[in-house]
Amino acid sequence: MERTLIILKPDCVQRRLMGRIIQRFEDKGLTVAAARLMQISRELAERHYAVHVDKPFYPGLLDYITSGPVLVMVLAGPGAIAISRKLMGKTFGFDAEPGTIRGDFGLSKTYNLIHGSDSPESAATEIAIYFQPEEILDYSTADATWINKPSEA
Ligand code: 3AN
Repeated sequence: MERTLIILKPDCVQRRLMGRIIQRFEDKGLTVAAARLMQISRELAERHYAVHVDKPFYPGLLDYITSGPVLVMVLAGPGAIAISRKLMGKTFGFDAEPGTIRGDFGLSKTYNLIHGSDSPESAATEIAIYFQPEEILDYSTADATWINKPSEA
C-alpha cells in the first residue's frame, strides 16, 4: 500500500483544525498508519527542507515549521501521495481551489497549514526522517474491501 508523509503545521494545530483535516483524509479512504505530535527541531527542519536551502523563503520556512507543535502522520492507501496532494490543493491558500484543504481553510502564502510528500522518492525520504519502520502500522480497516474493490487493488 502506498504511503505518504503528512504534516499538520503549527498554524493548523494552533487553529484547532487537526480533527477536521484528518477527517477529510479518512473520508476519502486513506488510513492513518502512524502519527506523532511533536515540535520539529531546527536540525530536523533543515533535513526535511534541504532541497529548499537556497530559496529566499528558506529561513522563514524553518522559523514557521519550528514555531510550535505539529502533527506528523503517515497516511496509507492506493495512490496516497497524489490523492493527498489533490486534497491539500495548491501551495498557497489564496491560490488553492475551494474544496481543497488549503483552499477552504487559509489565504496566506506562509501559513499553508499542511505538508504532503510530492513523489514516491520524497515520501520514502521524509517518512524515514520522522518514523522508525516499526512505528508504522500495516493494518487493514474493517471497511477496506468496500472502499477499494479487491480486484482493483
Ligand atoms: P508544496 O508544499 O505545495 O509541495 P513546495 O514544495 O513548492 O510546496 O514548497 C515547500 C514549502 O515551502 C511550502 N509548503 C511552503 O510552505 C513553502 N514555500 C514555497 N514557496 C514559498 C514562497 N514563495 N514563500 C513562502 N513560502 C514558500
